[in-house]
Amino acid sequence: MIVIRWILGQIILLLDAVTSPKSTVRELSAQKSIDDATASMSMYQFKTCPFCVKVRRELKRHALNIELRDAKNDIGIKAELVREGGRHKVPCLRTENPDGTVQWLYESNDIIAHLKKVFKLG
Ligand SMILES: N[C@@H](CCC(=O)N[C@@H](CS)C(=O)NCC(=O)O)C(=O)O
Repeated sequence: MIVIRWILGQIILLLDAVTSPKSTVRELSAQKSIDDATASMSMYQFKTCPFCVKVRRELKRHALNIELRDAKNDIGIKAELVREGGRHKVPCLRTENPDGTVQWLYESNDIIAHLKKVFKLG
């Protein structure tokens, strides 16, 4: 089972690599203001999780530079996700608001919809 999972994971990564979307190119100032906003975000994820791949592809497509945190192999990050987010499920988007409160958002489709809304993306 572990071997089959590993093989499927490698296939997912290969397909993702060969069909990787092109990144949006923005003017420097526009990209800088998006980078400033995404600096307060991080995404808890597994490298070969298909739902995480789906979100990562959207991040790349829209040039959203969001820190990725490995919630599978890094036990500290995994514990942080469970303790603060409430569940060991990925992908999960963490956003630190300007007032210091933190928002944890699960579900790949909800994360993509949220990012599109926040950054007014098509
Ligand atoms: N409907 C969810 C599915 C996410 C999901 O099933 N993620 C799996 C990894 S692919 C997970 O977090 N499993 C929990 C675990 O392995 O502990 C989404 O679209 O984000």
